[in-house]
Amino acid sequence: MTTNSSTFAAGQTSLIDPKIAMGWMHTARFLTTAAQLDQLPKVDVPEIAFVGRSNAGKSTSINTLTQQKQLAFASKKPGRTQHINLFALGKQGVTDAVLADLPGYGYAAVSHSDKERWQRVMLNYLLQRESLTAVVLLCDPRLGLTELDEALLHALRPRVEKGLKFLVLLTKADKLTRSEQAKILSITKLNAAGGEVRMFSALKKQGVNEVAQLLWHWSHPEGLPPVLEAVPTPRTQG
Ligand SMILES: Nc1nc2c(ncn2[C@@H]2O[C@H](COP(=O)(O)OP(=O)(O)O)[C@@H](O)[C@H]2O)c(=O)[nH]1
Ligand SMILES: [Mg+2]
Repeated sequence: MTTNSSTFAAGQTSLIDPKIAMGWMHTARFLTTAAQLDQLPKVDVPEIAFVGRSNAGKSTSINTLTQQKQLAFASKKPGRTQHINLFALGKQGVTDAVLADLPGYGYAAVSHSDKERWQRVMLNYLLQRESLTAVVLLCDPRLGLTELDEALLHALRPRVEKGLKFLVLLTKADKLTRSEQAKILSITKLNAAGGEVRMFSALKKQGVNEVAQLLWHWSHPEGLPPVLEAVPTPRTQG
């Protein structure tokens, strides 16, 4: 009777079926947008933030992971979207996680005061958002982790020590050879102590299932309900 739940309590080793994880990602729908932390609604489910330099491939990755062409707006003018956008995940009416799309940073053609304002908004969000349980840092592997990425990881460290999960997602993998990918992967793993690192290509659909599975597990630490895990043989009655 308790076998399934105790298996999960003991720490499930097998990964969720990628079809289930991808189906879950596909349920993403726009929830709300806000210019700063205190305008965001309180959320009582795990929230996963996507952050990264402008042009790192954040919008494209969100659209690829959710299998929706326009969910996150891939702007031709980087630095234009300065809002935090929230997307709900899970079946309609039973939201079980939220994705937060944060504006890209590091875009040169933004005024100094705008940059400062944005850094403040982002730091406030990353340090104070209660529902935040995981951060996906998108990084163009041809640039590697830049100073701003390092500063962000540094700011997050106290929360990571308290259990915040993080993933460095190396985007646009299709622009690198296999051996270049292997090299940057191992270098980034050294620099992202404590976090996960994955290669990703929206163009070639590389790493998509794996990231969906990881985000699913992060949002469902208890695993699948036993009823879905082990469908009992129906008993004929009478
Ligand atoms: N080759 C390639 N280009 C990509 C990939 N992902 C994004 N891009 C391109 O990188 C640019 C920036 O992407 P975007 O998603 O708008 O970046 P954002 O500013 O981080 O949201 C766009 O021209 C995308 O088409 C990828 O996986 N492969
Ligand atoms: Mg974008």
